[in-house]
Formats: sequence, C-alpha cells, structure tokens
Amino acid sequence: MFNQGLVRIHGRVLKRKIRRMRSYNYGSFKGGVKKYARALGNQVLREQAQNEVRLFAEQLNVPIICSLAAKGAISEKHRLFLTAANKYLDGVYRRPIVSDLFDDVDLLILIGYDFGEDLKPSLWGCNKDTIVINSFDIPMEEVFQPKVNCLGNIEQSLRYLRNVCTVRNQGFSEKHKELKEIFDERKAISVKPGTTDIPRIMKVISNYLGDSGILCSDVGLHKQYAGLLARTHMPNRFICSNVCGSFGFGLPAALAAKLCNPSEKVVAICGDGGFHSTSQDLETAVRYKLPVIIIVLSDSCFGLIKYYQGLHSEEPVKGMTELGPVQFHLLANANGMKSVLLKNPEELPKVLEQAYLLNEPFLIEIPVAYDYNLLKYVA
Ligand SMILES: Cc1ncc(C[n+]2csc(CCOP(=O)(O)OP(=O)(O)O)c2C)c(N)n1
Repeated sequence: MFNQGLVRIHGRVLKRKIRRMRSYNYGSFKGGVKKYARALGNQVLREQAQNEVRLFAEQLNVPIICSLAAKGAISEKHRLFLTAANKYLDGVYRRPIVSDLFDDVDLLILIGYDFGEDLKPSLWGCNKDTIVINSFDIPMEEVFQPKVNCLGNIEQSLRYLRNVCTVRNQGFSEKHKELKEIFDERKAISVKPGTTDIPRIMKVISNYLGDSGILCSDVGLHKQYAGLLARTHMPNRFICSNVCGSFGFGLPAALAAKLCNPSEKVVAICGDGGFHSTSQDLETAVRYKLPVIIIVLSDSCFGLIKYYQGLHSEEPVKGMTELGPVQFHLLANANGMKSVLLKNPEELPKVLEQAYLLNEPFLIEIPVAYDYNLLKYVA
C-alpha cells in the first residue's frame, strides 16, 4: 500500500526510516546536491500546518513554490516565497519561466502535495529527487516515485524533522534571485495590443483586498491570472476549485466566504461562462444581504475552452465556445442587486471603493478581450 522509502512518523518503522531520511539528506549534500525547493499543496492549509511549514523553510533556507490551492500557506511577502505555479505560468508572464524555475532545483520537498492540484510533476520533468511529506499516501504510480515518503500528521512530522535536520540550503541561486524580482513585482508582462490588461485588473483587486480580504475565483482563463498573480498573504484568502476545477464555483464560494468572515472584504472573480452556470445565486446574495463584490469578466465565450481548441487545431470548432451576449449587469438588477457595466477597467479602483461603501452585494461587469494565443507559451 505504501510507496518505497515511506517514513511512517507514528508507526513502528519510525526510527529506521527517519534514519534513512537523515542519511538521504546528508548523503545528498555530500554528494553535491546544491539546491532545494519546496512545493506546498492544499493539505498544508487543511491541517493548518502553515506555521510549522514556515519554520521548517526558514531552518532549511529553501525557496517556496505553491499550488494555487495552497496560496496563503506562507505570506507572499516572505523572503523565501517564489511563486504559485502551474502550467500557465509561462503564458501569464508571457515568457518562458517554468524551466528557469525548476531547472535550478536538485531536490524538491513536497509538503501536503497532491499532483491533482495542477502543480504537475511534468512541470519539473518528473525527474527530480523528491521527498514527500503528507498525512496520507497519494500513490504516484508511474508519474514519479519519491525518494522518501514521510507519512503522518504534517505538523508533527515537520517539527520532528526540524529537530533532526541540521542541513541548510545555500540560499537562492542567481536564477531564482532574478525570478524572485519578477514574481515580487508580477513584472514584465507585456499586453498584446487590442487585448485587455488582465494582470492589471488582478493587481487592482489585490490592492483593494489588502492582506486579509478574500478572493474567490471561478474556473477558466481568469483563474490562471488570479491564481498566479493575486497577492495572498494569509491562509484561505485565495479560494478556488483546484483538482475538481468545477466552473460555477466562484459566486457560491464568495457567499460562503462572506458568511464565515463577515468583517472581511470578499470578491468573486468569474468568467461569464462559469458565472452564468450558478448565476441564480445572485438572488441568494440579495436575500441574505451578503455584501460581496462580484466581478464578471465578460467575453461572450468559454475562454479556456477556446484557448484549448486553438492549441490543437488551426480552425477552432465554431459555435461551441460562444455564449450570449448576456447583459450580466442587468441580470444583477433583475435580482435586486446594484451593478455597473465597466467599459474602462482604469476606473476599477474607484468603483471597488464605491461598491465597498454601499455595504451590499454588487456586481461589476467588465467586457474583456483575452489574448487566446497568450497561453501558447505553456511549457
Ligand atoms: C461544471 C464544469 N463544466 C465544464 C467545465 C469545463 N470548463 C473549464 S473552464 C470552462 C470555460 C470557462 O469559461 P468562462 O467561465 O467564461 O471563463 P474564461 O475562461 O473565459 O475566463 C469550461 C467549460 C468545468 N470545469 N466545470
């Protein structure tokens, strides 16, 4: 049932296996392992192990990468934080980044990691040495085999390992230093003429939400921009449907987030396709008087599907990816919700502040033009 190299922290195999892990660490260092990186998955948040994760990272001095669902496990202001990552990283930054991110890593320590979370082993070529630390076994079959699989309560495992690991990484490589600058500034994203500056919209939303506001993303192209570019500094401040990736998630997730965190700002970011699959919850928001702000990026299209059709064929199947046009701002009004049709995204900061002062649910419809070729930069 367990992978080879398992460390079962609370079982009888503990000492022997931990010894093997220690010798792996030391041996690897002696053998010339230069650079570690850590990839965090959603289980870290489910088990609220983020504090121990930070302490372990600081002790080992390793750069941190996370899946979209693990955003906030460590503050994105932390000196060791690099980026959230998935296969859309190159496309969103409009330059080859994924290879630079992983080429420079000899050993990945995967904590609370589930490869269903979009941070796929294919991003690092499935060929790095890995140590998996998780509370349950996720068989990787032929995808990749961890050198060591450390199974048990994540927090307790990390605490134990902090006591036995005396090794320290050499810090960021030159490549990672360069990347950190780009990631910290969400920088150098050129915008193709005639398309909407989606990264700018994400920046405005992050500024509005501050450190503790909550961004709930629906599923589609917009989710890749939101997940990779939104600034998240606390657990459960970026909520998305990863793994399942069910579209229609954004609006109901925002309502639940507001119910659970009445004093926090909550924004739902949605594409028009996913939004319209659960848009009946506009009425729920009004009935329960939940002051969430709903942003609908409207392109009359299932954007992500159009992108994939374009990837695999010169002539996308016509008529299968279009919808509407639907006037979502009027749909909000029909449900008793105030709204605005925002043709100039430059006005978004002002509109967000005005919507906040209303203290009632509010919908902002922004017509957008995606660059559907953008993501051909995918690694
Ligand atoms: C319930 C469900 N049905 C279908 C899909 C497949 N799917 C993923 S993204 C997407 C299109 C999203 O379009 P939109 O909501 O307009 O967002 P955009 O990509 O334009 O940002 C679809 C149909 C899904 N993930 N979940």
